[in-house]
Amino acid sequence: MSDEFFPEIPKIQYEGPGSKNPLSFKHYNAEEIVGGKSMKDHFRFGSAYWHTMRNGLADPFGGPTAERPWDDGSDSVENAQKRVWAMFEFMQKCGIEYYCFHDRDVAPECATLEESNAALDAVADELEKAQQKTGIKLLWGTACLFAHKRYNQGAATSPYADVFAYAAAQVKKAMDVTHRLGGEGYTFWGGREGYSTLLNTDLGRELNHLGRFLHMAVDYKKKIGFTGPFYIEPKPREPSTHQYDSDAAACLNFLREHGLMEHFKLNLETNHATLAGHSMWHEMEVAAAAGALGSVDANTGDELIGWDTDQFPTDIYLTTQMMLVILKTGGFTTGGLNFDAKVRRESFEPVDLFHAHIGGMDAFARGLKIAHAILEDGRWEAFRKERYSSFDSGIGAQIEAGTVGFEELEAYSLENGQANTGSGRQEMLENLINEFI
Ligand code: XUL
Ligand code: CO
Repeated sequence: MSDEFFPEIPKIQYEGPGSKNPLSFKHYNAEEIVGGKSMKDHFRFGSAYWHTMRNGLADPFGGPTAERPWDDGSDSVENAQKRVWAMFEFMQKCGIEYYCFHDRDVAPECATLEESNAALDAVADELEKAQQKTGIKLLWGTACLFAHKRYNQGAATSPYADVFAYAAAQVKKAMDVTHRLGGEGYTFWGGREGYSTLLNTDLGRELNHLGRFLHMAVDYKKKIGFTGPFYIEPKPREPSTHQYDSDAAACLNFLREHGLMEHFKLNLETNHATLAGHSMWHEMEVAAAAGALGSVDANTGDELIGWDTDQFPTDIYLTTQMMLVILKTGGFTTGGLNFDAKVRRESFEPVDLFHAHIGGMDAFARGLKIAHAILEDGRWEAFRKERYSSFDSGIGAQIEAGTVGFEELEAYSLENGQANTGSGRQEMLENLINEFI
């Protein structure tokens, strides 16, 4: 099965900034070398199965609008297997080399765990064939621990032990399938791991349960020989009022408290950062400072709507900031830029999936080129380095080395007189960045 789902759409080509063809890349040129590495290797773009194939585009006020002619709308395994080929044809035509999935978006949830596992295996057979045929790889897999009614009060943090057990069984299977498909990582997004009200919640006990759950996952990973990283994906709310993995700092603290730091990195999502009241840049710097920047769910929110709108990223300032951090940390290893994004409800035709991914890829291509030029120019980094230079020698170096304490610093200050600063030069730096955009 191939080339029958998007017959009117050719493979998307790089045509350069002058092209007026909406089905072409203006900036993303997969093999073009930027800073010693091809664009495609910088980004490791991925597409999210749950949005690209399974999002009907319903919103809180209306039902699905998406037209997906290949999909018969049923929950059958056959329909799920057919979708695999639509997804892979789509990705091949976009030149996207990775995908991400939840167990329940690739395969149906059936009446029993055994049947659900068998359905997942049957779809995994098809995914394996499609991967072999196209060379497309699995960036990460995950389990949907939030849609089924049993998870209405959480999964690993549910107050019901049977639910904890069921979630463990589901993650075990999702890890098996991810491993079988050569997945490069495995993600935990705490779908409903949080609470609606503290009136009925033992927060300390729930957090300990989550720690136990993740330790069990680490043990199982070792048992099956899965060597890819685990990612935690922070998000502050939606669907819970408060989610335990609320932002990068909260996740890092949780991981340290529970002795899990060496096994986890973070998968950061732009719209989750903004819901947490942070910029994506902030979240990425927090993760990078802890050596835990693993992967990125590339999307964006809408300030005027304020919920998790999961839009495709098109803002060049945003992609520039993100690429600055990615370049400065040496780039992705197992992670990548997964478009955890969906087209608008009004954009219901299959071709809109192409426009959306093309736009995201072009926006990151521009961000990469701009970030690379800023780093090559060197003035920005030089300013930041100079700003901290008083710690490079003298008393500053002693502070960093831990060889002085309050008494020595008091003696130094009595001698030294008033402490002076230089200007932060924010406006100058904003202008400098704009030189490149
Ligand atoms: C939800 C979200 C998830 C995770 C995977 O907001 O981003 O789709 O990426 O469970
Ligand atoms: Co996500």
